[in-house]
Order: sequence, then structure tokens, then C-alpha cells
Amino acid sequence: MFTLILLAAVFTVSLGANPHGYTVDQVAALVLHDMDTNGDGQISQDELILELIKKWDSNLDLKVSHEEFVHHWVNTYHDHPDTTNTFFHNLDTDHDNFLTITDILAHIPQIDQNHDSHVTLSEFNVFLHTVHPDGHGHGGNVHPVGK
Ligand SMILES: [Ca+2]
Ligand SMILES: [Ca+2]
Ligand SMILES: [Ca+2]
Repeated sequence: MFTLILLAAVFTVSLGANPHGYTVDQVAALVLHDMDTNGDGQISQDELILELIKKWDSNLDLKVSHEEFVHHWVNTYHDHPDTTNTFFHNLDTDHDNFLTITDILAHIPQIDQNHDSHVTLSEFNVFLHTVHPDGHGHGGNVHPVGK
């Protein structure tokens, strides 16, 4: 399943990944920009945790619920709710329906490909393509749109 998502993401030319026309590449750039609080062009582990857990956790229980995540992600990046739903479940490594520090730490080795403790745009871009279905439904549950 995971391999299929990866292959679909790699071999698909993405045209208009969400209703506002952002491609996955553009969303990756937006997310990185939002997370990069010290403006060095990279995301540290702390910035990743700060962004997701502190900013997105509306009720301050250190867990980002499915509802909180989808609400925030769709509002911020204008993504399709179905796509966002698949994205959330791919991020939720322990399948407890919450994104926590545990889920983030589980993804860090995969995101930070050269293991320098910082995530660059190209690293984040590759990661997003593997966990986030594009707007044509490849790898996700979004209705395919004809080419
Ligand atoms: Ca940074
Ligand atoms: Ca989880
Ligand atoms: Ca890195």
C-alpha cells in the first residue's frame, strides 16, 4: 500500500492538487514556510513539534485530533477534506486517531533523509508526496479527475 502511494506520487505529474489549485509541491513550500519559525529555510525537530502540537492542538491536550487536524489543514492549505483525511491517517503511525509527538518522532527518520536533524524543503517535499495523495486520487480515496 505504502509503496503504491510512493510510486503514484513519484510518477504522477500533479496538476491542481486541491480546489485552489495548489500542487503538493506548493503545499510543501507553504507548510515549510509556516513551520520555519526562525527563518533559516529548514525545519528543526522542535519547530516541527511546535507547529503541529502547539499551534494545531486547540484544546491543549498535546494531541491533535482528527477533527483538529482536518479543520486546521483544510482552512490553512485549502486542501480537499478527503485528501486531508487520507493524509491524517498516513501520519497517525499508531492509529489512535490523534497526532502526537510519538507520531512525529516516528516520522522524523523518514522525513530527515540525511539525518542531520533538520528538514529541508526538498526532504519535506519528498515526504509529503509519500504520505499525501495528490488531487487526482492516486494513492488516496479522492475521486479521480480525468486528465
Ligand atoms: Ca528553522
Ligand atoms: Ca497517533
Ligand atoms: Ca535533513
